[in-house]
Amino acid sequence: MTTLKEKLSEQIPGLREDIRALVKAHGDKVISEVTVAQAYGGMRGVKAMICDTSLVEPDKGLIIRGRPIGEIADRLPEEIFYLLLTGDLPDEKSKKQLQDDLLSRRKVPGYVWDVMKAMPKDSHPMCMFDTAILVMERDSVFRKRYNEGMAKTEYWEPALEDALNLLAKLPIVAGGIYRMRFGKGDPIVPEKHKDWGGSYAEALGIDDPNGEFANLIRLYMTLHSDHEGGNVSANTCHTVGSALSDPYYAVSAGLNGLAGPLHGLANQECLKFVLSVIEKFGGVPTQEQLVDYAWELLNSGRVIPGYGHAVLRVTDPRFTAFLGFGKRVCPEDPVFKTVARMFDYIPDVLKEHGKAKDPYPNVDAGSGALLYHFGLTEFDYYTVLFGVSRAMGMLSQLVINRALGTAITRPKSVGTDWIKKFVGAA
Ligand code: AMX
Repeated sequence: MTTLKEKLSEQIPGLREDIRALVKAHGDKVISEVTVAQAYGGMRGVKAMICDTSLVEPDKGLIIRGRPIGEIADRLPEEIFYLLLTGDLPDEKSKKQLQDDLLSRRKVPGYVWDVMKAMPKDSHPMCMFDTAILVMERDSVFRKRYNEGMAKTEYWEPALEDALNLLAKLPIVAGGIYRMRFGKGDPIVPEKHKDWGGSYAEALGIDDPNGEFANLIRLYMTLHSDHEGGNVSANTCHTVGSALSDPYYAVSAGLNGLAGPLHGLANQECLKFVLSVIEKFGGVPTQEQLVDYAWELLNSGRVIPGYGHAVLRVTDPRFTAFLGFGKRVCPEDPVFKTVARMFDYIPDVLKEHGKAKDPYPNVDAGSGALLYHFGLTEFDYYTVLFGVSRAMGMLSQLVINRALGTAITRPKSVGTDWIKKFVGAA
């Protein structure tokens, strides 16, 4: 049995040496060029940062430490966290040790609930979630140790402490926020489930007689855990952390980005769309109704939510995993059936339309329908689920960055006048 900390302690000196040698030998090689369009266009495609936890391949989807997500979708989220950090899945004993460690750290300070209660009743759940993380910053071990004075080589240890403390509490915090915000009662301290994802399901308080809701939450947590380093939340978390702001500051900042409609908030839009289709046709639409409606939307200049992706060019394997879950657990649910039927016909419509570079479903096309099936119908909450999961990716990237002594982020900006002069424009 190797604990996370022991395993990282073994790996880190070698990783540091490896990167030091790499930069020394090849530091002047060019890996990317930046066009004017990219500088104005969100730096899309510019290779200018490092992320070793995961990779998104256009033709394969998410790959975590060399393992395609479809092949590890049945793993528990805490196993994925171990994998993100170390590059290996834990053995049974290491998994159990991590689960016990998280259990021992999960007590949420009372002041968090006081702050949550004091917030306006109509606060967005993401705002409550980010605030809860930020108020817990007072307990940051990283900040305390930094103030006491520590060597750069030690940074990763208190960063890992913060990561574990925060990760352990997130399901309880997020579950409590759901209950408080939507009038479901007081926060719940889970008793039945001892694993991280199961605890989250229990903390939400959704009726779960056959355990399938807990299975869905575990799957959801595993599938959303990480998505490279350049997306808004990961990139923001990375930048804030690079100033040696502690993990509470950095993760809260990343999640503030996840709250945007072009990022994590998209999942609620997708479910809203599916429900509107059902309402329009008074039930699951036929093939003809669906295809006609898709053309109507496209011809009026609107997009089909849940389809298309900035990087992917295949059906998102995370969608495939959710589809498999739905087929097994709720094949006759009308919302799920509509999602499945859309998958049968929408890609061909989008291909014929010819604009979207990726005519296939993304992860958000199906997840909401499954949550809805179990009675988690408050759309505004969906991004919090995404955030609890994505915290795993952000925290593992942070710990690795502190271990490798990653530099403070400081790209060079130029003005439009500079660009005009450079390209010789009038
Ligand atoms: N329906 C209709 N048109 C679409 C489309 C869709 N689902 N996806 C892309 N297009 C259009 C774009 O609007 C764009 O049109 P334009 O040239 O008139 O501006 C054209 O196809 C080319 O776009 P693209 O390069 O294929 O996509 P992108 O990288 O610019 O955008 C995304 C990616 C996800 C924003 C886009 O596909 C979209 O709006 N999809 C629908 C909303 C959605 O599902 N969002 C969830 C995203 C999942 C996630 O990343 N969290």
